[in-house]
Amino acid sequence: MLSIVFVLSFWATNFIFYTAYTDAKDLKDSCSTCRQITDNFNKGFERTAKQNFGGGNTAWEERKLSKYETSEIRLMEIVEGLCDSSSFECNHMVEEHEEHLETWWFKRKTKHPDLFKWFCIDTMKVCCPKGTFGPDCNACVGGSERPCHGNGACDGDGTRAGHGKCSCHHGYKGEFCLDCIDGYFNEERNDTFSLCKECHASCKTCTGPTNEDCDECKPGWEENEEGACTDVDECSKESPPCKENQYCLNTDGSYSCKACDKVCSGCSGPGPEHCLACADGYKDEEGTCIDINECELADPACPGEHRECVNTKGSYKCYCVSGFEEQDGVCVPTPEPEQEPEPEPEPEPEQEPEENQEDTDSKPTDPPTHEDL
Ligand SMILES: *[C@@H]1O[C@H](CO)[C@@H](O)[C@H](O)[C@H]1NC(C)=O
Ligand SMILES: [Ca+2]
Repeated sequence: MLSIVFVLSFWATNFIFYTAYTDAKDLKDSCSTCRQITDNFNKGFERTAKQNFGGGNTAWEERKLSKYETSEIRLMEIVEGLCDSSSFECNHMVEEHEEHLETWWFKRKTKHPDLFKWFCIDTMKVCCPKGTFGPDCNACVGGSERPCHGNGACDGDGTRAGHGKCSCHHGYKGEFCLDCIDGYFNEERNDTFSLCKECHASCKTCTGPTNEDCDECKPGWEENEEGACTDVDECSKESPPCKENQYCLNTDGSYSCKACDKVCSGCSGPGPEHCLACADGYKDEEGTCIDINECELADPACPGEHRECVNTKGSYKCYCVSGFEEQDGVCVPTPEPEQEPEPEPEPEPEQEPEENQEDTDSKPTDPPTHEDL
């Protein structure tokens, strides 16, 4: 007995909590569920319009068709397609209120042809007419004709929920969405209508579309003698803003620093033609920086016997020729592989032991960088 009381009171508490907590969202959801039902009803009505049309057009079939048009069978066929089987809300609402749909179908359809209005607004009272909101379907801020003066969304619009207040579209602000945000100006404006347009890119605030209409310039722009906002050329300032080995690129309202070509040591622009000086390993030739071939210089870049010089972009490398290896700065003959002690058998002896050996033989020793020489 006690446990039954407990279960009942637990259920009741939860139920009350649940209904209070979900009220506002529930109301909006109920309206969209209802709208979905009536939309699907209208689709089903069209779909079934061509049904039971046997193909012939005998008087008997005509009679049968006109009977079907308003029949309970047709209503049932339409009702079956109102909800996805997965939509709990929808199926629940149809089950609970199917009798209303029947009433409309048999008694109200002619007088109230708009099912959404009759069912969702007037009978179920889960929706409101467009431009109105809340339990009593009051007009939205700005009026139900053009809520928020066409520049925003009215909270709860078309439902029994919400506060009717506006959230303005981008560019607009204020209770009535008639004012423009910073960076926008009123191209047209009266008590009920407002059109906000974006200011020129140079303006923080403005009264018109050009850079002469700025109230205040944006950062990166400055007022000239004519009172227009123009770009600041950061690159021509006395202390240019870029680091070493970068060049400065002025842009409207800003600037950017770009890396110099790697053949340059300092530059005034992109590519090897804009170097101020050439980087190490490069030389100036007809106004551009090209690689120095150290291997062809009169002074040998890789001195010593059995040495081989390989030119690289911006540098070069010294190798010992095949059969020799680097030892204490000189190239000495590589010891014969036969003189090496036999290696212990590896766990995977199939792994090309001969080729590995050969690789080590012909591999050049780590060359000294040219700074070392
Ligand atoms: C406000 O401006 C709009 C658009 O120009 C116009 O249609 C409307 O009649 C005007 N209303 C008033 C009260 O002047
Ligand atoms: Ca600039």
